[in-house]
Amino acid sequence: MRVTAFIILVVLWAGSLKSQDTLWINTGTWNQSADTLPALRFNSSENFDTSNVAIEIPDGTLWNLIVINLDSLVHEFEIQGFENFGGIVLAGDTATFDYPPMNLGTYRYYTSDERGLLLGASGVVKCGIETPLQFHWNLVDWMPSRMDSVVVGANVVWDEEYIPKYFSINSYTFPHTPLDENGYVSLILGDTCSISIVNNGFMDHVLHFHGFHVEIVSSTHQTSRIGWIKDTISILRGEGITVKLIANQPGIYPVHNHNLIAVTNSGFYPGGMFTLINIVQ
Ligand SMILES: [Cu+2]
Repeated sequence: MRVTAFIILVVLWAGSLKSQDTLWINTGTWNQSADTLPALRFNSSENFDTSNVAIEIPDGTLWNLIVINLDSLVHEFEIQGFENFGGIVLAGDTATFDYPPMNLGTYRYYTSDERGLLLGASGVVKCGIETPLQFHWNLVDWMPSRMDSVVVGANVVWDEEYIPKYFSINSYTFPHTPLDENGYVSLILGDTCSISIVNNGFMDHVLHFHGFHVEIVSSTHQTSRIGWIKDTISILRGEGITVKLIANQPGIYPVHNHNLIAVTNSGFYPGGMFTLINIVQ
C-alpha cells in the first residue's frame, strides 16, 4: 500500500517536471478545388492527416519533444522565438529537442527549410492554457506554383509577386471549416473558451469576429495588445495569439479574414479563411 502510494507520488512528481510529445513528419496530398497539392504535415502518428497536430505543453517548466521525419529529405524543426533549441531531423531519422520553460501562450512551430515551409509542415503550440474548452486555428496561405517548384527541386522564385490561391484554417477552407473539430467553435450559452491562433503563412492576416469581442490573452509579436478586447484582431506573420471568447449570446456567427482575397478558394468567393461560431442555448 505504502509502496504503491510512493510510486504514484514519484510518477506525479516526474510528470510535473516534464511533459513529452512526439511528432511525425508525414507526406501526403491535400485536395483543394481542382488541385491535388503535395503536402507535408506534423501528425500524432505515422498516419498522414491533412491537419497539423497541436502540441500542448505546461508553462514554466522544461519540456522536450521527439520529431520523427518520415519524409525523404532533411527538415529543420523550430518554434518561433526559440530557434536556438530546434534543429535538423535527417530523412527517416528521429531527433529529440529540449526546450526551456516557456510563458503561457500560443506559439508557432514550423520547419524552417523551404520544402517544409511551402508544403505546410507547421502548427500550433499551446503552452499552459488550462481553459476547459480549447480550439486552435492554424492560418496558412498557399501558392501552388511555389509548392510545385519545391517538390521538383527547382529554385523557388521568392521575389516574384506573391499571389496565393488558397487560404486555410487547420488545412480546412470554407465551406468545409465547420467540419474541423479543432477549429469550429461550438459552445453552449455561457461557456468560455480559448482559441489559439497562429499565422504560419507568408502574409499578415486580420480576422473579424461577428457577434463577439474577444480578449487577447497572449501575443508573441504584439505584446502591447494583451488585454485588449476587440472584434477584429491582426495576426502577423509567424505570430501566435491566444484569445478568450465568452459565449454570451446564442446563434451562428461568422468569423472571417478581412482581406477579400483570403475569403476565396481559387478566386471564388466565399471560401478560404471563413468559419462559424455556433452558440446553442
Ligand atoms: Cu466581418
